[in-house]
Amino acid sequence: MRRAQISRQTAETAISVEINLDGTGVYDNKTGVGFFDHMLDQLSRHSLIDMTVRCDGDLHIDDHHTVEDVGIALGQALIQALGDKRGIRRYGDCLLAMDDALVRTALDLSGRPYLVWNLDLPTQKIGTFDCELVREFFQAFSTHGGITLHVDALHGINSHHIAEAAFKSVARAMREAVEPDPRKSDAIPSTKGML
Ligand SMILES: [Mn+2]
Repeated sequence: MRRAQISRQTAETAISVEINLDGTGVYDNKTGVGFFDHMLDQLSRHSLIDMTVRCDGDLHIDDHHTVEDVGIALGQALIQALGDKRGIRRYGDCLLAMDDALVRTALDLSGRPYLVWNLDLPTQKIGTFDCELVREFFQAFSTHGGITLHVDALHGINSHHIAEAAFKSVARAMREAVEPDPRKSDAIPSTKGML
């Protein structure tokens, strides 16, 4: 089974992450940051990757370490669960609308981390959540997950909608990329022979 379990402990956060790439989008995410939990739930639900996340972070400082370190741990879990990437589709994309927000994602599970991020949130905060942490999460996730990740907001007015559309769009693209390709289930999807 394509599952992984990661435990990660630093002076700033203690994290445990469990994922199942062949899941049905069952989630149980508790990081102490309400809006972030809401986003992680979207990531699971729309990728169909089962996800359990626990984080005990230094929220008395701010939410930064919690959000960034969960991104690191989820990236590490993805790498572990994918193994040698045999039989996957590898690429995924999604153009996702959510009310005023329109977000496009294109990604490649290439093993080569690269984030192209064109997504501006018009406010500094969503509730108590720092908007700049949305990018921080995807920077950490793409770096540690070995993902080439392009995310562009083509339209949007409301920060909550734009951020949520980004998580859903990446989720939907992830669903496609990690899926088994029934036409080539025995091979690693690269002419190099490895990813
Ligand atoms: Mn929402």
